[in-house]
Amino acid sequence: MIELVFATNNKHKLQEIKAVVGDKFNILSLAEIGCTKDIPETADALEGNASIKSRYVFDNYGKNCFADDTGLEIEALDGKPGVYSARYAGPGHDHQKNMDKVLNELRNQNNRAAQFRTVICLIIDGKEMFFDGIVKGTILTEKHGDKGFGYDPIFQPEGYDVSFAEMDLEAKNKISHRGRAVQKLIEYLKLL
Ligand code: ITT
Repeated sequence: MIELVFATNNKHKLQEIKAVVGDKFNILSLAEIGCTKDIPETADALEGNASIKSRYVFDNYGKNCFADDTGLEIEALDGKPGVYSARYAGPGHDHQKNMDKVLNELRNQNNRAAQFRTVICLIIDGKEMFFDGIVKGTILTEKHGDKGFGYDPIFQPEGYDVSFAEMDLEAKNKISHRGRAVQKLIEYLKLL
């Protein structure tokens, strides 16, 4: 079985990815390898931050690993909050405040098109590989649902009439940015 560390402090992401990969891979959390560091995300693009997180684990623990960085890209806001999604309303990583800020900025806006984009950086034996996934949708005018995490209550994926926060984990994973990026990662790992 392939052992991989998933370099994230977000337990929802860990849960989503473990559900997709099933028992084909042994996914270890940062806690399981004894890493308690909140790795600073200082890059100005998703690729850079995904690389920083996975590189930190590989360099300090010598383990094959991957990390994801995700952004919500809103057309009417020129792609914001994008790479700054986690701290859009300030440094506190407060999901409610981040969503309130987006809803407020779009309050008189008819163009509500948006997409989630995930970039995964995989490091195997020191070599980096990138995989991405996108889901298009719209920003709702208010929060709906209490499943998922982050911006899920205000994002409705294209072709659905519910928000991500009203969908079960499995349904979200089938069409989501992260689900799609992970499928590409799995296809690549099968070739090794
Ligand atoms: P790690 O860096 O430890 O992996 P994080 O929560 O900081 O966890 P990101 O930097 O990738 O993760 O996330 C940027 C922001 O986007 C953050 O506010 C997340 O809550 C949000 N986000 C990421 N994936 C999401 C998803 O699938 N649905 C809704 N919001 C999401």
